[in-house]
Order: sequence, then structure tokens, then C-alpha cells
Amino acid sequence: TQNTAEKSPVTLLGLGAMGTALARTWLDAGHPLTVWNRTPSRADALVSEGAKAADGAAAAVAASSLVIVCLLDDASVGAALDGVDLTGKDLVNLTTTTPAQARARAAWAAERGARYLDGGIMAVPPMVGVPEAGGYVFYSGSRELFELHQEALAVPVGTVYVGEDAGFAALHDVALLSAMYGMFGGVAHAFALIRREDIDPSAFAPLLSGWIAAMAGPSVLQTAAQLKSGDYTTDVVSNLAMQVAGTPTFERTAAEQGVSPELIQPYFELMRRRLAVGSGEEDLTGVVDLLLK
Ligand code: FVH
Repeated sequence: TQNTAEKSPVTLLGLGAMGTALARTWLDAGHPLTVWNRTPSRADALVSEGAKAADGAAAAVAASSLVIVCLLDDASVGAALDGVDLTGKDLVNLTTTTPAQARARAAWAAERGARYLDGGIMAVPPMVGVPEAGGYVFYSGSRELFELHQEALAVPVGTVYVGEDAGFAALHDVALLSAMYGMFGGVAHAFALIRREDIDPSAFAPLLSGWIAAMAGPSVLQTAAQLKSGDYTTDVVSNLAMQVAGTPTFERTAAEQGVSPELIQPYFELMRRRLAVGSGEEDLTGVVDLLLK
């Protein structure tokens, strides 16, 4: 642990897998660290590494002006901070929540005299404290607060500020993770197609990951450009009409392989609905608008 003399004190509430990983980076960087966890024994290892364990959440909050919270969900944040004096504190909430919960928590903090910054962690614990792993946290809420604490906030992973709206960090977080689950769904379907065949999944894997990488980047940029311009027509050969014409092949292949089409069919249905309104010359971007309720 480095010299703590000139580093700002940090309080951290929550020593789960993520909280513990975060805590170690502040200790290693020389920030005086006060921790609290509902189950006190989870602080033991950190105390032996230099952290101070507070007796309760209120004592932990009192110890530093910068208070970072990394708990299970929004309800646990409410439970942990219930009745705790937050006057004059800078509260940074790294707990995963919905955008509406983040906005409500920002208002809740303001009513209690605290400044608020919300965070969405784009990393798993082994990426924390490992800059080359590329993890970062989306931050939103007070820009002033973000800039004031940027040095401490940048210790565990990178930082990406996405706006004054306290809900934007959660929105960016959930949007990226939603895309990830869509990708996982496609990967599961692809592996299911080959599952019963004499095909080595390890030989198939680099083909699949290479294809996803080749498709994902250009398609994301193209979709963004089309959403911005409002012109969804494609100048390449794979227009919607051609792609919809190909969907029965995917469905028949799934049937031949004894694989449920339940992961890919909803997307095909949306493609067909978009084609039905005369969008055959478009890219797939029109599906975005069909999702808006
Ligand atoms: N771990 C991960 O891979 C992901 C990566 C992306 C971001 N998430 C989010 O980070 C938040 C914390 O996640 P975690 O991995 O630390 O979660 P756990 O290891 O399950 O620890 C949960 C902590 O929350 C405490 N807690 C739960 N309920 C309450 C409550 N009612 N009152 C006070 N504290 C509560 C729990 O305490 P204990 O069980 O040890 O007593 C842990 O400290 C989370 O939002 C992820 O979505 C992680």
C-alpha cells in the first residue's frame, strides 16, 4: 500500500465480489479507505490490507465526503442508507439499477442534502484494477461532481461521463448489456445447430467469434448513421427484401437440426413486419422503430 498522505479519503458501502475488487484498487492507490458491509466478516481481509471497517453504514458515511455504494440492487441501497445522515456528502452509486431508479435515487439524495452521481459498471471483478482489460464505468449526474472526484473514480477502471441526466449511466449500461444478451442468444442458437453433429465446438468457436466481430462493428455504425439521417435505404446488396427471403432457410435448418427457433424467430417476425410496409430497399434499421411502443 502506498503513502496515503495526499490521497482523498473514500468510503465504500458493499463488499460483494465487485465492491471487494474496487476496494483493493483504492487501497493499492493509497486512498484512505473506510468500508462497511452488511455481513461484517467480508471486511476482514481488507482490514488486514489497510482498510478501516466502520461499525455501521452511518459511521462509514461520516468518515469521508466521497461515499461510494456498490450493493446488490436499488432496494439494498435504500435499506443500507435508511436513516443515515447524508448532508454534504458526495454519493456515487455504482449499484446496477434502472434509469428511473437512478433518477429517483438522485432526487432522494438531493432531499437529504447530498450531491449524486450514478454509475454503471462495464466490467466484471477480474477486470477491475487491470487497465489493459478495458473495463470502465459509465457516469451520469452532476458533471461538477464527476470532475471533482475523477482522480479517485478513475482508480479501479476507466471512466466515461454520459450526461447530467442521472438515469443515463444506467441506460447506457442496460443498453450495452441488452445487446450482449442478444448476441449470447445468437451464439446459443448457432451452437445448438451444430450440437448433435460431428463438429468440434472448439474448432467452430473461432469461426463464430470472427464472424460476429466482422459483422458487429460495421453494422452498429451503419445503424447509428441511418437513425441519425432518417434514410434507412441500403447501398449494399443485403437489403431487407433479400434478407427476409432468406429467413425460411434459417427456420428449415433449425427444424432439420431439431433446434427450437425461439431465439431467432422474434427478430425474423420484426423483419417481415417492416418489409410488409414497403421497406424492402432498406437495411435492418427499421426494426428499431418497430420496437418503440
Ligand atoms: N459481479 C459482476 O460481475 C457484476 C459486474 C457489473 C456490475 N455488477 C453490479 O455491481 C453490484 C454489486 O455486485 P456484486 O458482484 O458485488 O454482488 P454480490 O457479490 O452479490 O454482493 C452484493 C452486495 O450487496 C449487499 N447487500 C445485498 N442486499 C443488501 C441489503 N438489503 N442491505 C445491505 N447490503 C445488501 C451484500 O451484502 P452481504 O450479503 O455480504 O451482507 C453484498 O455486499 C450489483 O448491482 C451488480 O449488478 C456486478
